[in-house]
Amino acid sequence: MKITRATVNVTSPGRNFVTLKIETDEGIYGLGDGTLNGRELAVASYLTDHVIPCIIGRDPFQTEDIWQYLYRGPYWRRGPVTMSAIAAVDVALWDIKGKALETPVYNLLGGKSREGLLVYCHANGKDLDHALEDVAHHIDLGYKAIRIQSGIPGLASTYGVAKGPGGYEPAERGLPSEAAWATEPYLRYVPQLFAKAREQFGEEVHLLHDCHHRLTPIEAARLGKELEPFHLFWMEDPTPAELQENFKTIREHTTTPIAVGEVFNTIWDAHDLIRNRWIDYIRMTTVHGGGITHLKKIADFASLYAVRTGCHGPTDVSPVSMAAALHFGTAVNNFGIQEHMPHSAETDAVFPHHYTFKDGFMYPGDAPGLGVDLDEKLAATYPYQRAYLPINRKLDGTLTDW
Ligand code: GCO
Ligand code: MG
Repeated sequence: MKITRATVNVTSPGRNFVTLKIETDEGIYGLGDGTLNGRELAVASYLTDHVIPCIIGRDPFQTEDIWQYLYRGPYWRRGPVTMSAIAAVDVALWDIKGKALETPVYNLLGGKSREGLLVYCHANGKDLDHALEDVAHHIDLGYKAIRIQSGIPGLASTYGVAKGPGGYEPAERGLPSEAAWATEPYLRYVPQLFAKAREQFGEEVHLLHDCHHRLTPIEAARLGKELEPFHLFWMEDPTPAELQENFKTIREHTTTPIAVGEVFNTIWDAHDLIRNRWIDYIRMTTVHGGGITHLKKIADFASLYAVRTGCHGPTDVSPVSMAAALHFGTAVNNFGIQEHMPHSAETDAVFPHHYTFKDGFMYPGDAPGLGVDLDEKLAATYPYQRAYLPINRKLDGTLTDW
């Protein structure tokens, strides 16, 4: 089999998605997601201008060699744009392989290690009471694991909290909006939120929280310590992770489990975190983690250190990535949990798929390949619209992590 053609589709059914379609001389095609929120066209150009010409004529079954060719070949390594482009190719090739062999991708990765994947959803509200109302709503929908984010008294907006009715969508059309941030009120409020959540919903439901890189290591240590009585499933992105050893400080102070990695793009962002056991969950997903080929190696490395997976799954990665994560999570032994932020009806219509949600678990389906498609006609009705993530400033105007 040979790759004969590859095209990049950029569509915006509510938000922007970059999809690579690789076609072969046997009529089989595969899809890969290359969406990088707020920097979509950079990946599209990387694919169209630099990658696609190099893969035409290659054997799509050679996922390992093609990955190495795209990673080592250009000399310049790593980075979110490069790795999202490599991931788009890699995932599309696994899709082709599955379709050609007439089997779901999880069978090519080791087969089923479990039937369904425990997922967590997002509950949020403008304050503690509204956030808890949303938790109750998600328990009614069947979720067994719930991430809770709440507005903080005195702050006009905060990460993870929807501005109006409807879910929280990280990306806004137009130029980046600005939010104001203060750590102290946040640190005082969050333990109260989880105390109330445990009081109201008991111990059975798994509770999670995302700090979204906003704390210093010692502030994160304090929060982790104060959250210990409420037995969180995890505290996510407590501090930025460019310096991996910052997590040592947090780890030495608290038994609250730690998750990190949604912005990582290779194992070299996480190898110290994993081998020192400074974290419990690694959050990379296929699109930003170099595809199925690289993510499988990361999971196998992590399994040596009892670190489990917790793939990123926001609405800014496409249903192609959600399908890839579900096949991957079905197969690896050290699966931990999968994030589930349901896509809009418009997005689901552009990407018809076989995966399903039921009673707190997701299932990849048993269609050959990834079991997800792209309706190109419908996609063409949603042209790209420039959008950015917000930026964050402290109350005195200092730019800080969003
Ligand atoms: C999460 C994330 C997202 C990110 C978004 C940025 O845990 O799901 O933190 O909400 O903010 O993916 O593009
Ligand atoms: Mg996050």
